[in-house]
Amino acid sequence: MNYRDASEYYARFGVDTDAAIKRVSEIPVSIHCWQGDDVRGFENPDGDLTGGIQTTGNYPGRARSISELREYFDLATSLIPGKKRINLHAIYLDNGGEYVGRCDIEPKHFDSWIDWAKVRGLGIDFNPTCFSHKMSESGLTLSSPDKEVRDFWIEHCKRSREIAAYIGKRLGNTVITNYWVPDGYKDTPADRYGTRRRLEESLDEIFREPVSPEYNKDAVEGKVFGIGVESFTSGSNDFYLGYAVKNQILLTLDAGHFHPTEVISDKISTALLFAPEILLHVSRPVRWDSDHVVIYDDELRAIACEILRTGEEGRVHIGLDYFDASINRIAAWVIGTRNMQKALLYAALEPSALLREYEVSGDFTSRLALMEELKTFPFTEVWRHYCETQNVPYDGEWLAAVKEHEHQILSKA
Ligand code: RNT
Ligand code: ZN
Repeated sequence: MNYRDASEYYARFGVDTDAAIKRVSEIPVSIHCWQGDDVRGFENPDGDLTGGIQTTGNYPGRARSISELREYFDLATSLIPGKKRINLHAIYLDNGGEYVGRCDIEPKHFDSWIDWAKVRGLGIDFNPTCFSHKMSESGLTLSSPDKEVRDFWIEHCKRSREIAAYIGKRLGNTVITNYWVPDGYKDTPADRYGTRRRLEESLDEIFREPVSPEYNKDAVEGKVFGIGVESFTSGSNDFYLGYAVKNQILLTLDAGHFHPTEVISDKISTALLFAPEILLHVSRPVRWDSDHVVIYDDELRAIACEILRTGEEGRVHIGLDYFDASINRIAAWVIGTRNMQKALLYAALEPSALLREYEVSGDFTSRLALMEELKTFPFTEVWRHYCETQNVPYDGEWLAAVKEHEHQILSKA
């Protein structure tokens, strides 16, 4: 079977494969810079990762400088089809080798990223970094009872937001800024209400000044728990659902941030009804929020199908969020991002009109039969064609380039 045969096959079910490819090629996937260096950043590359998140593994070849990270990213993106963005954290600033604190960061510290992204036609997304810092040692930042601590992080977040708007303006491409704070308590709190009220007040202060949505949009990310804060998370998922809906800002759904049998694929439709837009952190939790590399599994396909079934992909921003230090960092990017693209293509090839027809007419037998058989439709031919038209290698053909690069850097080290 070749692409044309596959195309005819799908056409029998009312699916236009060329249109599906076009649709998918226009959906950007924001690739998280932090997979390249195990979430260390360049503010203080020797610092520890804190905040209840962890990278495990000691595979050699972590990026140690901005130039290495960019070089790795370039190699990764040359092996990934589709539209790409880069997702930066504040600690990935370009400080020219001189320490710049979280409350001293300025737009100029991201100029070199903007220039770099511009040449490549990449959009940028942004995150304040409210962890891996002595002011977050208590486990609380924006919801801390200590006003000095709260003010510090409010200032950092405000500056991050300004930087994001500056980046968006200079690129002519809206930045999505995601706010995640690690705040919580290891043990049962005595004042959940007060802690959450402080978080709300801090966020209100951060978002007080309006920013043009052409340059920046804000998203808030909740979670169920983190390591060391098992009993209580200030920014729980309900907290941020309420906050995002009340303030009509973006809600972030991270695949690893819910109870183990809850899935974000089921939450997309609800979030889109009440929040103006959403940001996804596509990740893979294994028994906990372990941030494993995204694989081509049922939930990934379900996420992609849900996005496209709503027809609201313009209101869904897809970002990846995982960090694995036990394998080659570039391969981790390529595997996870190609899988996201693959899932989007799979979703775009779904005969949605037909499936809906079955559903409204109560023919659940046909709905189930078709949904199952779609799994073995000649998808790989369409995927191959997509990779070809995007000038990237097909499956089984990209790893050699990563291995070759690994060989080079390790022999230099
Ligand atoms: C942590 C959140 C958050 C971080 C990144 C580094 O649980 O998922 O999004 O992973 O900001
Ligand atoms: Zn996340």
